[in-house]
Amino acid sequence: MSVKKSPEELKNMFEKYAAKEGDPDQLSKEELKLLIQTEFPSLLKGPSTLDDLFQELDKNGDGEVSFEEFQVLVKKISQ
Ligand SMILES: [Ca+2]
Ligand SMILES: [Ca+2]
Repeated sequence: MSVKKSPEELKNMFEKYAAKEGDPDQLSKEELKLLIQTEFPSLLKGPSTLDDLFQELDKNGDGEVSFEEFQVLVKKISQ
């Protein structure tokens, strides 16, 4: 799986989706779902579901994904 994005593009993408509802600096589960379904649908074709992915990304367990937590997804995408 290889989806190349520049750090700039990823930051813009995060901000675009994070601003949709609630905290504009955090991705809710719904926002993460939209982002992945729209930008990286191939991520959901593997064994991991959106729930798994969200839990993996939300390291501090506050129910939202910060830009810092989002970096885990970035690493996945760029592998
Ligand atoms: Ca948000
Ligand atoms: Ca979090």
